[in-house]
Amino acid sequence: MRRHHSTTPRLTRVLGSLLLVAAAGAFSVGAAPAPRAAEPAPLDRVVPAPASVEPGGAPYRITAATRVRVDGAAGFSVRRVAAYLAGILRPSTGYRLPLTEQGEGGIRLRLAKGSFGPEGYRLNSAPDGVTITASAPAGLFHGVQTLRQLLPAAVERGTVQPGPWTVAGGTIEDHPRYAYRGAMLDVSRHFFTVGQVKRYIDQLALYKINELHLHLSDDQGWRIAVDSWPRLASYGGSTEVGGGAGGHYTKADYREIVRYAATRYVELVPEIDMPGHTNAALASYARLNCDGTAPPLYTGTQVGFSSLCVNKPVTYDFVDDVIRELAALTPGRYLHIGGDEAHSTSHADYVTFMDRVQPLVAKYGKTVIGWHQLTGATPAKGALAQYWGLDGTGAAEKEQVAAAARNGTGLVLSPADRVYLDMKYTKDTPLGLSWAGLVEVKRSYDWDPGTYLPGAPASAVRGVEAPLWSETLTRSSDIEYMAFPRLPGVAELGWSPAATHGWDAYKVRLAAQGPRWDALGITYYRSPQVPWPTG
Ligand code: NGO
Repeated sequence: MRRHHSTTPRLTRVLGSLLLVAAAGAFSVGAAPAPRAAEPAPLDRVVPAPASVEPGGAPYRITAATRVRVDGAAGFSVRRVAAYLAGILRPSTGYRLPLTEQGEGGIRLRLAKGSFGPEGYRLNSAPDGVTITASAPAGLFHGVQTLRQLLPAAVERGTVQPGPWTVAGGTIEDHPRYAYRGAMLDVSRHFFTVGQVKRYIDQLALYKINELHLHLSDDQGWRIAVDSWPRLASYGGSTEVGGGAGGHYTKADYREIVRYAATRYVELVPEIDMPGHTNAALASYARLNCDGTAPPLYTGTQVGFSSLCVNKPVTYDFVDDVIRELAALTPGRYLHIGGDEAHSTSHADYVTFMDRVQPLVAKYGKTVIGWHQLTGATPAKGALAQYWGLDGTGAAEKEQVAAAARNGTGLVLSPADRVYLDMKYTKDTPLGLSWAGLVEVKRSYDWDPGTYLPGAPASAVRGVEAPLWSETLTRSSDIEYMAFPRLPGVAELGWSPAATHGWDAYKVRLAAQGPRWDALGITYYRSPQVPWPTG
């Protein structure tokens, strides 16, 4: 890769930026903070690493005259991405950045036929403009995320900053390695509001994550309104770990999360965990219990003690109703049925249950995802299994999953001692758990999804997902502290070609994200493994 160094005299740049600051009207020249270094960020300082980077030519500079251009024929989605980009740039640059169909140059977003795939894009930067080209709006959106990272970190601030707003010259061609690049949020152990979920979605979008798996039910709380079984949410959702008030999403709330996620090109994957992890449901309806007696609500953190009653017909009426209502709220392709840690269900009952429940998911037009224990039953055709074992998980269990993969079951990889974001970084991490081990930043990044599971064909791997379980988490800053800086590494494993992989280069790109998180108000763990910029 060639690297371009600008020849623009530094003095001209500095004077220029002062003039721009004055033009923006927010600072008097004397009081303006020192302009940032005039050298733009190198074109390859992006997370996840783009598929190909060809630096070259002079940089582009956003000025008070810059416009955001779309083609006259551009549809609603392209205009929405353009408006989203302008909405990011306006507060910090102080420029108007009008959307226009006219003229030349500026920042142009265009759809074109090409071999970009559904999510890929090309970003070209030269003195007369930056053009992002894709064959679908999702690609433009991902290109916009790349453009953000090529601008100074201060672009992410909510108030006018001095700039200059320079983008290195050259061309990036980019598309994802895997179609499934997920994050999971456990809203059951502690409930998180619609606003908190949206905030996380915005953070996922920064790193081109395109699936948000919401763990909507567990022993401690049922978090989604089901009209045909209203006590699930009203009673089963009324508490959480530690005995707090809990909460649930109304259907309108949930639709709002789905709608918002779609504007960030994130697909929602709702999970109802069954047949274990069901105490909240069993507490809400006595008739779901084999002995007809409802247990009390549960606010501890044990697992494996609850089970739906596999041999009662009402169980399948219940599951049918829940899946029907949830599928109706879900434009996405997948419905996650859990299936982990069914320690209170016999193996025979587990198989019976999964044989009856998977067809219900298909009946309502969705594809099954289950935790990898599903491979101990018979995964439905087209189902995905989510592997959450450890490097040290026994060969027999790994082989069960690999055999299913050879037989057509797709895999989403979430090895717990790599990408469980709720694992502590070190023994001193104030939040999180450590049952799978301590997971520092390098460990979470340094593995290859393509070869991770012995005996599983690489073609079975659909992608990766970083789960965040919330036994110890109550606030957005808690979510962020555990997710950052590990989440971007998982995103890179999902997006970037294996050939770009390497900790030594990655840690430098990751370090450059720190000032962005500062600018965005994202809390993060300042891992000593990462060479954060000082000052
Ligand atoms: C396990 C368990 C969850 C816990 C989590 C904590 C899976 C799939 N089941 O992961 O109930 O919350 O660990 O790390």
